[in-house]
Amino acid sequence: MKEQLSQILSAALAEVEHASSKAELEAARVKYLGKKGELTAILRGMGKLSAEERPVIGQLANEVRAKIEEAIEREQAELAQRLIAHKLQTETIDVTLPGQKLPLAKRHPLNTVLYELYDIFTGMGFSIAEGPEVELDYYNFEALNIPKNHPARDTQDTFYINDNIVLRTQTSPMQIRTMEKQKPPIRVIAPGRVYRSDAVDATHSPVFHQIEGLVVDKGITMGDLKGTLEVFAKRLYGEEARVRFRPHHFPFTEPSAEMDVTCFKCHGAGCPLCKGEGFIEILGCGMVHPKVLSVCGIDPEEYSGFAFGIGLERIVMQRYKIDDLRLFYEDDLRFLTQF
Ligand code: 2U9
Repeated sequence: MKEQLSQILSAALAEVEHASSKAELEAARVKYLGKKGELTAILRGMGKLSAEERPVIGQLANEVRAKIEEAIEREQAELAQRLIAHKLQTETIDVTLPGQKLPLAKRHPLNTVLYELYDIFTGMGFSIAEGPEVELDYYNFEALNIPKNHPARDTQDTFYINDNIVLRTQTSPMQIRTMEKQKPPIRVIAPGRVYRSDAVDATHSPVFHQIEGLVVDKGITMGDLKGTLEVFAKRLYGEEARVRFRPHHFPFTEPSAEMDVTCFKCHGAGCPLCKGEGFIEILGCGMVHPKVLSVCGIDPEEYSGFAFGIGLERIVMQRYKIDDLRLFYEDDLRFLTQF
């Protein structure tokens, strides 16, 4: 039995010393000291020894166990040190290295122009009102004097969630909501995403952006409309820009007009860019229809107002001579990094 104990000790010490991981070390511990370990097996066989041998072998076996446990503890500490040293060696950060340059992002051209429009209108005393894109058809149509049978309501133009809920086709609902909540004077612009059920092509997208404006107060006239929008055009296109108004029709304004600005290229002489017109259309506008004021609880006998609507993509495409609307939404850096 002494010979066996000595062989177990030397075999165990050798295995412990060569263990290169915590798992190998644990395997060695189980192999010799575990319930079914080799040393445990010896200790179980002690019953067969004589009364004289038992204490001697018992003490020897305990010494062997103690030496193996010591060796395992030593090796554990050694492994832990080696692991720390390895981490320190492989995970060092050289703080003197130059930082990794993050590519500087660019502002999207739609936002660049949007913020210019914000500056122009807030500079004229307008506040900015944002609102829900999923709207009640009441705010998107009814309150805007667009009755149930109006063609604009047809499903081919509008995304219907259900009979009473749509994706807004213009940001006008926010103007209605403002008039319901706030008594005149009102000077507000309503920017945001709008939705039309159009097939995607170079000039149509089911999602695009509008900025609408609304002024309601006592004694507001068409002159105020023309003056305000002329100042807007000169601030956006330069002092030399000139505007013209052409009669038009919208259900929510009466009278209505479309406003053109002198062509940025020929300044009014006529060229291919403006198809010889000398002018380029930039927005629609008009005096708020009295029915629209009334439905918001504003007395059209006491108050009047004007409103306008600008298609943001149209303005941006004109400015940067972009000929395909889809480029705004495809996140192609070859396009976006040009701005
Ligand atoms: C209220 C009353 C009247 C908003 C208006 C237009 C004219 C207009 C288009 C421009 C390009 C939409 O994006 S576009 O296709 N809009 O021409 N919008 S007047 O009139 C209002 C708005 C709210 C309460």
